[in-house]
Amino acid sequence: MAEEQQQVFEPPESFVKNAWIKDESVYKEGEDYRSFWAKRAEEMIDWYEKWDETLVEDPPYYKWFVGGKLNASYNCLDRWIEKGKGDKLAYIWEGEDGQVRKFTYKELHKEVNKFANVLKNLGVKKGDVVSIYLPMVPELPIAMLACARIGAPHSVVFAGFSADSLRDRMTDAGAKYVITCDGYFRRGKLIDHKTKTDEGIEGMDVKSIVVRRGGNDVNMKEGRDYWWHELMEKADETCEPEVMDAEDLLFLMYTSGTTGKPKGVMHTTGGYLVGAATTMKWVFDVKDDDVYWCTADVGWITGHSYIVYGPLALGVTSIMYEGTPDYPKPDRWWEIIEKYKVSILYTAPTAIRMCMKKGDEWVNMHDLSSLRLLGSVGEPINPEAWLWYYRVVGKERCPIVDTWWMTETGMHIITPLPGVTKLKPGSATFPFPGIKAEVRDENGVVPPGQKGELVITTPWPAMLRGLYHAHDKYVEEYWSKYGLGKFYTGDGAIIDEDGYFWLLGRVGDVLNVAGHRLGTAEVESALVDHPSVAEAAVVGVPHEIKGQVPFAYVVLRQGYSPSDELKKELIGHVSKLIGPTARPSDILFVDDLPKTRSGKIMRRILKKLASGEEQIGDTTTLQNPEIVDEIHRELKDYLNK
Ligand code: 7RM
Repeated sequence: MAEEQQQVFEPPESFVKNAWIKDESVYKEGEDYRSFWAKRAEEMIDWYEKWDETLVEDPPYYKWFVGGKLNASYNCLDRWIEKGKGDKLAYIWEGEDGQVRKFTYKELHKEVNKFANVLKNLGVKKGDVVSIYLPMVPELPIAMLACARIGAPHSVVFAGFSADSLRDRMTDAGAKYVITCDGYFRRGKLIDHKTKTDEGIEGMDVKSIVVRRGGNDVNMKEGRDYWWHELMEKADETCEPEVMDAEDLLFLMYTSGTTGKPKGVMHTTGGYLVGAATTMKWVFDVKDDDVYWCTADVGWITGHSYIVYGPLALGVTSIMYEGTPDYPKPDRWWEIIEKYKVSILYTAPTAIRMCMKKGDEWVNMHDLSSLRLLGSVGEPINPEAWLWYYRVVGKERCPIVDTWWMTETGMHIITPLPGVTKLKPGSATFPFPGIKAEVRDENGVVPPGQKGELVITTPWPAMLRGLYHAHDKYVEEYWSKYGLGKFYTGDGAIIDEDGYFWLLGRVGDVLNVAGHRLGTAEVESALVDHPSVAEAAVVGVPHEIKGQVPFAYVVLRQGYSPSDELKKELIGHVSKLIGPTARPSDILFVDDLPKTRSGKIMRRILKKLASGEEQIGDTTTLQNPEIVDEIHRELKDYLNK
């Protein structure tokens, strides 16, 4: 690693002065996790009735705040109005076409109450699962909160997913209602969403509510499809929040597991809200006057916890943006930050690398002096991208919180506290107070500096409570490999001599090259360290002697073109930074990498391609399925040369 990448970054004094958490005493307090979380539950959330027991531990079953009564939508809306913050903005929504819609807490409350009544009038009852298949429009959080208000668990299906994905998830969840829209905008193109929804629910006994966003012509089926705006016109403006049990299901979130069939991760009301609110406050250090922007889609867990429940449970003002970062031009994000004086930005490494590739000038065109904190989530962030984010976006003033967590954890697990933690670029640093984690292998806890698998050894309030209708899978997937009480994350990790956690990606992405364990992320990081490389994906391909060798796909930055010399140089660079075992056996220069809708590189597909397999599998859930054929062609040409 280059020297600057080994630098340690202290929190700026000015930041520490005003931070909620200024010293390490919270870690000490977290050692008794029951009392720690009980305290947070009292501070962060308003309860109708206090819980009898903070935690009932019966591994692999955990119940938090047992007997406690609350309502999530009350905590996100009503209480802010009661506290005199009703006129504060909850959301500033910007459409890709430049349209702006603003909602104060009062206005959001009104919409949520009305829609809660719409649902009730259509026959939705407490306990019924409601599917929501909406893009990034304000009706998405409104629908979620309306469900929470009446005690109907929601199951949001990312709008980019296919008709089949919607059908599978609705069938698994037993959902009888879906909230969808006519169409929406993506890179200036109108996307017909209603036709896709119709395909998904064809032949099912369900009702749909259709938001008008695209304005495109749609086919409304009598007795099945209803316009959102028509139902809202007639709806009453008050709907009393349902008194929910802390352990009542708040939502399901489907996520792909090892088998490929998506699993319905269950999150309950009390613990989830306590976890989301606490991390929102401590990790993002939000204050009353912050303008916070999380660029994720609400259809992912990141959007659930850190666009909807976390920010609203703290009465924060958030930006919600409909479109892509580079539309109409590569400075769209920076323009939004300048326009709304965003102070906290939370995004993903893949987006950071893309912005880096477009060039600093797009960032430098704008006044970003409102920013005071930056966040990262979704993948390991390579030190190169970290430093770019720190320097070019944050102008060396803003701490970066690299937050490691999963759909299953519901909240940040390994993360800096920005007023306390000394940062090392590329490390998610330490477990959040109240949480303990280890790095293990078959022989037990591994010594510092050695690779193993990340395991969480204490329960935390926002942890999943199970997989919907898949109990055995729940036990097998999370509590079998290292036993009950040790939550198996499936991520590779190293703890260094100073106790810092370095996440290495999913364990499936760990190679074994001639007996050396090597994270694909490590090789990728070394490649991206080279000035010519914008993004890299590394996969293991079979090798007669070494078992596996790394094969690299590389996207070059603007101004560089592929050549054999450059290839040699890159291979040499990896060898220099990590060692000869990490040398890629070959490098293919490509225009883009196949990615999931949430921006995670699909190494599974790249691996099959590089290994010459013909059966690539399902690519419909990708953001850019066309790139797969392109790479396939390029590889064939390349091998024939
Ligand atoms: C929040 C989210 C979970 C997987 C997880 C990791 C990877 C997420 C980081 C990270 C390194 C990070 N939920 N991951 N955050 N890896 N550093 N800060 O992404 O369920 O969609 O994905 O994402 O591999 O297991 S998720």
